[in-house]
Amino acid sequence: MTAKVLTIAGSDVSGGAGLEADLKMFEEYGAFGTAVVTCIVTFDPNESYSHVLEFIAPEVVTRQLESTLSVHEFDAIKSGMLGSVDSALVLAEKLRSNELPYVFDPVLVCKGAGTMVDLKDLFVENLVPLATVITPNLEEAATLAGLDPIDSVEGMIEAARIIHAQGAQNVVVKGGARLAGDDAIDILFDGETVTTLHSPKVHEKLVNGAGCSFASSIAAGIATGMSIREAVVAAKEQVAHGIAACLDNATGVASLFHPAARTAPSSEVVVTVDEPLRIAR
Ligand code: PXL
Repeated sequence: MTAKVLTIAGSDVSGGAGLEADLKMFEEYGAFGTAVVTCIVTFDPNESYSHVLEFIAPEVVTRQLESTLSVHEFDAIKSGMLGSVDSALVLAEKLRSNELPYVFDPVLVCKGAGTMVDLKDLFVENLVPLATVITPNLEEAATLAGLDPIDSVEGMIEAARIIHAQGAQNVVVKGGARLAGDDAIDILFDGETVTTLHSPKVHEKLVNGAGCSFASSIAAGIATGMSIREAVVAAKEQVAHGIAACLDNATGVASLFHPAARTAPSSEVVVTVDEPLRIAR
């Protein structure tokens, strides 16, 4: 049976991130995807391509969610930029009555569009406890965990432990290329062990869509029968190739190229997965 995956996310008209990324990643796994749109990100060419956010009215988000949930039986749900408090609350209510695997990308920060830190408490109270997998980047992990800025793998592990204690079953902290050193590093904490994933930084460009694509790949992996660990490793591969093959555009932030692992794999991309490390309680 073909797996079905739903994303609840913003639209990124530049095509690298948001629901555009999610739907493209779902297809890479042979899954059927559909999307509920929560907000629309556009650019102002007269203001150095700064982002403009437009929110979809909460009742329209609700109607989209109810419509799609009434016509499909999904194998997994992923959420990205929710934008508004109302969208987040509607999603939480639907998830509580569904018990589907849920990959929560807690978008509080978007390159260029500023922060939405005011959603932090709402996330911790309502969505973190529902997450099968949560995928914060460094800033989001520090914000959710209430820590100072994170600049080390130890800091990533500390944040993951706190977010796990808030109720998420598995925590993936996306260090990406932001830590010092030659590798892009992400970790998976399942409540008992930490697995560290590395891949070499292949270039210096800023790339839009890596975070979204990581989370949507995990959701598609779970929906198509992978274990959480397998899904996270596969997602790291997809994203690393997508970054290596990124496409330049006029905003100055390149767009991740989603099918690259299949159509344009790079010999520079080598993902290594460390032995899981047991963490004392
Ligand atoms: O990468 C965060 C993100 C999420 N969702 C949408 C975005 C972005 C960043 O550009 O546009 C829709």
